[in-house]
Amino acid sequence: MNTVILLATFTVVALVQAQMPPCSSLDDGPFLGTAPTLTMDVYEATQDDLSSGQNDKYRAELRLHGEAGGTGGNGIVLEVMPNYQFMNPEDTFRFVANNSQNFVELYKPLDRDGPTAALDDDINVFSFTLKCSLQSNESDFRYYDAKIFVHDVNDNPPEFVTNMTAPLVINELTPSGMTVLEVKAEDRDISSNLSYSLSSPSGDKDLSNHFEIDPHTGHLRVTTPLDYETKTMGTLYIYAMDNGSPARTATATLNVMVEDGDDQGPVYVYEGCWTHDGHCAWPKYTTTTVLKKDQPISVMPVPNKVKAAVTIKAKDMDEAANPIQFSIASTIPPGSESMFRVTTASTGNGEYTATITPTQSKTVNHGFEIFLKATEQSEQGRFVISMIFFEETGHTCSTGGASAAGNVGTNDNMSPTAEPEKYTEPIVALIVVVSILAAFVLCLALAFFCFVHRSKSSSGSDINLRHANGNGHAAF
Ligand SMILES: *[C@@H]1O[C@H](CO)[C@@H](O)[C@H](O)[C@H]1NC(C)=O
Ligand SMILES: *[C@@H]1O[C@H](CO)[C@@H](O)[C@H](O)[C@H]1NC(C)=O
Ligand SMILES: *[C@@H]1O[C@H](CO)[C@@H](O)[C@H](O)[C@H]1NC(C)=O
Ligand SMILES: *[C@@H]1O[C@H](CO)[C@@H](O)[C@H](O)[C@H]1NC(C)=O
Ligand SMILES: [Ca+2]
Ligand SMILES: [Ca+2]
Ligand SMILES: [Ca+2]
Ligand SMILES: [Ca+2]
Repeated sequence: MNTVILLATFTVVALVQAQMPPCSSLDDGPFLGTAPTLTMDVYEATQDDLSSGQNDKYRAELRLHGEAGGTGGNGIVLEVMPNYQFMNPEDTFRFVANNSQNFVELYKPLDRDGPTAALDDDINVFSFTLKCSLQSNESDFRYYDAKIFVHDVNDNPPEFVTNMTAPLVINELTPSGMTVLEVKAEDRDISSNLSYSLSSPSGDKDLSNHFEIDPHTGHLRVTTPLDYETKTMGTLYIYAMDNGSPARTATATLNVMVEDGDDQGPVYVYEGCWTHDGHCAWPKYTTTTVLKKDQPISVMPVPNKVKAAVTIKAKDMDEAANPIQFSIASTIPPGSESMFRVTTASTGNGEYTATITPTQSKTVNHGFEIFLKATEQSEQGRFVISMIFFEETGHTCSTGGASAAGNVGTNDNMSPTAEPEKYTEPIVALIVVVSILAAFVLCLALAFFCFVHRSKSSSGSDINLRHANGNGHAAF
């Protein structure tokens, strides 16, 4: 019974199959043009893809009755009519049949994307007229509007359009937020919504922290100001990533050169100075109290590592340096600025020297000071001040800058005799030690005398003692 039903079913199916003539469509396809439409979908493929054996992606069913290339009564002949656009589908596709199914099959590599990112060289669809005729009767044929849609594979990484071979030169004064480069990349694939990002080699992290790139527009911006004095060059890696799956990324190496801007002021320059951040801090010089008219004063640096007189020198710390001009900011006591003439000269290597010349012969007080100002000749007019401390000849060991103000004489006429003699620290220490020793010895001597006086209790002792005091030696 079962066998009978099965047999009957098979017969019915066979009959229906047989009733549908070869070249008729398996589906009631839509009529988009003059003929029924057949649509097929394949993916683009490289030769490697085709050799990989994943045939499903590279062939699509051609849903017609009959057997393409078959020689029996069911055999059909498929022909591409020459009204195709751009490319002959037969250059890359062929018709095959297997188990009473017909296929179009990609048998040669097909690049959907074309050689550029532009859309006009893309191949998204093969449109052509397909003629299907009976193997047994060539006069019995029909036409179809055939479309083979070519789907994209993300087989191209983005490519930078922006030429980043030349270094990007940025002035250190470039304000935050300013766009310094518009990076653009393209992608030949259909999925070309690119996103941009950046990083830098581990050694240049401090550089990349100064930049950001807009992920959508590719605008490279400065986020925090650069500093030429800290870093003059470095490397950024710029990335463009497509939104394919898996995503592909292009990397560009962008060299950045930071250009010097005027953001530094002058510094005094001399060997052995107290430094801060590698530059002379608290610049200070000493000179003698004796001024000779029209004879430039000779200065010693503090600390005096070189053990010699030096030239007062200053320079602008910017590489693009401004000239320096020296002047006397003030004196202590105040009001003596006109006692000196200050001239500035260039050494030619970016340094400037100051020459201070008394306009009259005179001896100033120990502790007299000049505050010498070195000003860069720019709009900003940045300056730095050094101190020139006047001390009496012979006192080579100067007091420190901080205590210098305390030693200043209040006498405005600068009398050389008004100032009491000053002692240097080692001499003061010696005096203190000697005084303590002397006091100790005196106490011992007094105790001894008292002891002798009481034990003898004679009148002669009084005379002796009085006599000794008169000599002035008894104290020792
Ligand atoms: C024909 O189809 C069968 C199964 O449907 C499959 O195993 C075979 O590989 C196919 N032959 C070709 C040449 O594709
Ligand atoms: C071949 O097909 C044509 C068109 O359908 C038909 O007129 C003709 O009779 C057929 N010839 C044979 C031998 O069947
Ligand atoms: C990029 O610029 C450099 C010089 O700036 C030039 O030598 C090179 O040919 C350019 N590359 C391209 C692809 O335009
Ligand atoms: C591109 O991708 C971004 C996210 O990465 C998304 O916000 C945007 O809508 C996308 N644009 C298009 C045209 O797909
Ligand atoms: Ca891509
Ligand atoms: Ca592609
Ligand atoms: Ca600078
Ligand atoms: Ca400067």
